[in-house]
Amino acid sequence: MTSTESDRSASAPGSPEASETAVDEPTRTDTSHPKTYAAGVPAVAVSMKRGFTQMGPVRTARTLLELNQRHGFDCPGCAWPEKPGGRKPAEFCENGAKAVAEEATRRRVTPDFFATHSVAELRERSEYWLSQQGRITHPMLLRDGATHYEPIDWADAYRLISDELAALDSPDDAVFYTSGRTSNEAAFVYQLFARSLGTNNLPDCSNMCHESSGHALSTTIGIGKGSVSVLDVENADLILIAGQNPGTNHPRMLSILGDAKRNGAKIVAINPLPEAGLMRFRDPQRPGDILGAGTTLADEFLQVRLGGDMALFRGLAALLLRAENADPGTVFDHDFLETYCSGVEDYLALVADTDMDEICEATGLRLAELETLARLWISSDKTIVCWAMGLTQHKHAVATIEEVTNTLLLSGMIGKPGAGVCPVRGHSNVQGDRTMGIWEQMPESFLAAVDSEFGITSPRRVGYDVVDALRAMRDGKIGIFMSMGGNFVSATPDTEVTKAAMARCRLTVQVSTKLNASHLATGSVALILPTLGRTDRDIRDGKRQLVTVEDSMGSVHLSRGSLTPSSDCMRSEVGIICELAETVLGSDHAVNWSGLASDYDRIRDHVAAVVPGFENFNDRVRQPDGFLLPHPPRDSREFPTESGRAVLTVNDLEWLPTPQGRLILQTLRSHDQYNTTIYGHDDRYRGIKGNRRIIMVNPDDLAELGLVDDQPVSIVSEFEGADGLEERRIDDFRVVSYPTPRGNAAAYYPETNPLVPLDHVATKSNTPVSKGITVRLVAAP
Ligand SMILES: Nc1nc2c(c(=O)[nH]1)N[C@H]1C(S)=C(S)[C@@H](COP(=O)(O)OP(=O)(O)OC[C@H]3O[C@@H](n4cnc5c(=O)[nH]c(N)nc54)[C@H](O)[C@@H]3O)O[C@H]1N2
Ligand SMILES: Nc1nc2c(c(=O)[nH]1)N[C@H]1C(S)=C(S)[C@@H](COP(=O)(O)OP(=O)(O)OC[C@H]3O[C@@H](n4cnc5c(=O)[nH]c(N)nc54)[C@H](O)[C@@H]3O)O[C@H]1N2
Ligand SMILES: [Mo]
Repeated sequence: MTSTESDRSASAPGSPEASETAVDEPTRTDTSHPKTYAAGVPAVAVSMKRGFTQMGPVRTARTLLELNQRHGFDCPGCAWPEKPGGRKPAEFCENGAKAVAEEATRRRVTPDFFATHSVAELRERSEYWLSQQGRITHPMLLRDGATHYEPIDWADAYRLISDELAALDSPDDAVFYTSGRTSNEAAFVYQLFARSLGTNNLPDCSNMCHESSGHALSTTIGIGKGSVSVLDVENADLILIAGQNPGTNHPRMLSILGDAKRNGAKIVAINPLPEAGLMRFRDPQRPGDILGAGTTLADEFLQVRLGGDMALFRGLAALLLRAENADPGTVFDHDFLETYCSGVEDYLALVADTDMDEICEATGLRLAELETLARLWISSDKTIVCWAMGLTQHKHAVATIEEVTNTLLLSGMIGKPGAGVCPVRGHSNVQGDRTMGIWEQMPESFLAAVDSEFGITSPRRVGYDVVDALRAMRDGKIGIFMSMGGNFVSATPDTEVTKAAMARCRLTVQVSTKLNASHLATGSVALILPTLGRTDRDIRDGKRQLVTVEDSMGSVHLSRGSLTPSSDCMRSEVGIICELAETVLGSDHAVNWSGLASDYDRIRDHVAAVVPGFENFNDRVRQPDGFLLPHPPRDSREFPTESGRAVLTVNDLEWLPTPQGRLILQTLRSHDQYNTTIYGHDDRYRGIKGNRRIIMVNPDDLAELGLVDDQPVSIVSEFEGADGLEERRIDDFRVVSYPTPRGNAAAYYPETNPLVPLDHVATKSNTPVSKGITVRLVAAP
């Protein structure tokens, strides 16, 4: 028996015979002290254990050996890049291994499962329980008024969608959402399908994620992507990590930070929480490290208040200006500013007005701490700022990221080795999906190129992003909602509003690997279309198909799955989209859909003709490390803004004071989840176990609010909407005393999404404000 056969043979809970996987739902909170180090032996042990439980030993060995290898598949865990040339065997991290185990699981959700459990019954189950049931094996239909999903043929499913699309008044009454695991090839044909129908309604998870980064960077440097490579990070003098928890969400980044440290870099963590991964790191790739104390990563920890980062960077700029005035020519890069930038004088005039007392109040930091940062900044020739959701999910997120860029520009830190901006993306191909045209407002140059390549006429009306799509759905304007992966209902804000919005659709369609809440909050009619994931072998027309992805630093490479799919009934994302498109648009449509589905090289040839930077795509992506997309500021200090110069921007200072008797809440990830997919109930590095319905509060705030550790509470959010004060409430939470700044609290996403108002969005980027929610705690009776 070959290993591919044997991995199917074991009978386990959740195997085809079983119609449910037994799952423990712990509820007792157990808190110990937050850990001060990340990774090391426990991390390796946890990955192996998860692998065995979900996949069995053979699949575990197979998948972990092929993870992120040149001949293997791209890790579905995160978008952090591989180091070019030097992939070590078994270069994976605990959470990447968990993401793989969850996808490659032998557990199955079969038609039997759906016959046993009604939709009403499944709605009562937690996201954790749903996640743990396994891979969906068959296309399923929920008829209007039915209590259970039933199996449906692929051809019938496509005809049903086609009939519903034909019944719409306008193609703009349909919405096509994308989550960031979708391959470049699937993303490209998906947007082509939507645009062939006549709509730009292409919201994606990026709208809730790095949209603010894309917006700010496009304005300031002319391209919405990061400007550094892994080698730059390794060779930097100073690395600031703001609003990011890499120990949990990008663990492979820690190895590179460890290398940078050994090369002499200083690392500054800017975070309200003392995250373990930023404090100390034991590298599982270095045997000595695992057993020893590991590397202390952060030289400085700036415990900033939530939403205080704009003030922090403004304060830093003010201290830099002071130092420059005291000793002209020693701090700012005048040549760079004169040659490449605009807006310098206006920005410096604003900075000169900075009130350092306000900066200290806004950040919660002492002046001495900011002065230390300024000293490190001045003595560094190569500075990188990394950031993630702690910066992007605030009302003033775009202004904050513009402020970060301003500070880097003052010192000429863009477009030279070892320096630059580094927004660290989330989903493994979220950046590639955008490059492929998944955006409600792709520029004219892209639309015109699509039109001339295929002979179609793409619509020019700007489509809906996530929040606008939800508003349109809520208002009954949308007939069909289709989702390419993801879990729209749990990931979006205002859960109750979202569920009601879904219910107003005539048809909801989910192309999914695993069961989630979006399969249970449906339109009148609903379809689940089961798809292959990264780890699965994808064979079409007898040919093994490859897909490609783009990492967080603009490098494009191949991914090829090798596992036997969980059922013969699953289809690839590309296959599903092309078969659906041919049913809807006909076999005489301008796009040869069946041709694209039978050979993904043909899709790549079209991409090469449409998207700049993808010339000779098929050849170049087959080189060992793939290829790097052009980035004019990084490559040649060319700034493709309107003026051709990098722009220093002027924004009024914004920060988040805590109102009397209230707390500012951030919603974040535990160590044991992938977004809305919950792996378990332990947040190991934060020392919180057995319960996710908790809220972390500073002990002094607890005392002031008259609460004690572990007390049951309800959380009520307050938001000044157009019609006055709005409140939202969630119950059955417990307080956990935790070292977060005074006035700031933290709790897990997605349990807290019902608290985030749909209209509470970031200025300009329309991203839901998931890290700055005003709440009050109500003691449970
Ligand atoms: N294992 C695992 N990996 C993942 C994911 C996952 O769920 N699990 N999700 C993926 C996705 S889609 C994404 S976008 C990324 C997310 O990666 P992160 O952005 O690291 O995710 P969050 O858990 O939201 O963590 C936000 C961090 O910012 C800090 N923070 C919050 N507010 C502020 C603030 O106002 N200022 C500052 N300076 N810091 C703040 C929080 O304390 C926390 O450390 O990870 C990706 N990788
Ligand atoms: N309150 C709050 N809300 C947030 C955030 C927050 O920090 N706080 N973070 C936001 C962010 S950064 C993001 S990116 C979004 C995430 O939003 P989404 O991307 O929509 O959510 P996920 O939980 O990643 O989606 C998980 C589902 O994707 C499906 N899936 C997994 N792999 C594949 C695949 O290969 N193909 C297909 N077709 N389906 C697959 C599975 O069925 C699984 O149930 O959530 C956002 N929401
Ligand atoms: Mo994300």
